[in-house]
Amino acid sequence: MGSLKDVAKVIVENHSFVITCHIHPEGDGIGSMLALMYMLNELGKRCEAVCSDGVPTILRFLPGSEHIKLDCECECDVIIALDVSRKDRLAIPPSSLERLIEGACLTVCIDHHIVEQPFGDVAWVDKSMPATGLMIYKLFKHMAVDVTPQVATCLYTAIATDTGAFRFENTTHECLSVAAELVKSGADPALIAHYVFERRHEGALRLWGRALARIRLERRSGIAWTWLKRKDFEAAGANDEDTEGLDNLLRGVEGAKVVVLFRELRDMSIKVSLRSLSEIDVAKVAGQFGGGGHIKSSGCILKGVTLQEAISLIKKALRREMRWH
Ligand SMILES: [Mn+2]
Repeated sequence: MGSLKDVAKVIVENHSFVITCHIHPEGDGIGSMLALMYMLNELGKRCEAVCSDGVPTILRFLPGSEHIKLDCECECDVIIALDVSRKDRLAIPPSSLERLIEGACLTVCIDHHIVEQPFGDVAWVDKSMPATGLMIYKLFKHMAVDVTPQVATCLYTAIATDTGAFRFENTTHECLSVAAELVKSGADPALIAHYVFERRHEGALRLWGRALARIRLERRSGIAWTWLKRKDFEAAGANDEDTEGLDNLLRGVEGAKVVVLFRELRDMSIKVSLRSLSEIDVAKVAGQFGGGGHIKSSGCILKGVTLQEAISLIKKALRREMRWH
């Protein structure tokens, strides 16, 4: 394990860095990564930012996002993984990751997800943190690096993303006061909210419409769910990344204790996104299927089952979990 100070020490003592986040990245992963990239450059370090899935369209307004590469070419002293602490979720192509690790490079992770065995020689993992972006802000303060308007924009986006625009239970006093500081440093809340939470291309909104139109609520258990098949993506003219934000919208179903979005991926495995509006720990449920996340927000991927089978498996697991409460 490790702490903020351990991470700071690694940064001071080394010269070249590869930084990355998790696969299927969102605002916290990308925003944290870009802010750290600015910090490392400011400190005169060499830094390559890598995300094998690329930058989602809605986050391309973030300053510096054009520097993120799909793979890394150089050797480095240290890999820093952000918003992830599971090796199998790192957004570095596996062959590059192995090459870097074999080159005896040090591994660090900075994360706030629930994990039993975090990856990395130094793992600063704090599940009480609402966003990795908030941890990176603390690192800026500790290292006494200036928070520029660009950094403020990236970190505000990170924190806003993981708190659902400051609506979820993880919206603490600390995260609001850091957000206020970031606005003082140049982050524009209205612009960021528009790009991250509102602006979508028509196909994405048509896709959301399909999911919303078929929403189901089992009143007795409080499980609400909906689904998207491959043909929905085709008919709407939408991509996989266009579901970003839909799972949070589903939280609005009156009477729901847990909401679940099921969607077919390109390889026909089933991606399950779980959101809890009650005491139900959805990280535990996702964990039963090899996934994970946070108590109130988690996900997993089911392979070798149909959409219908996935729905019934997850509903059964949720009902079992509910019986304990
Ligand atoms: Mn996060």
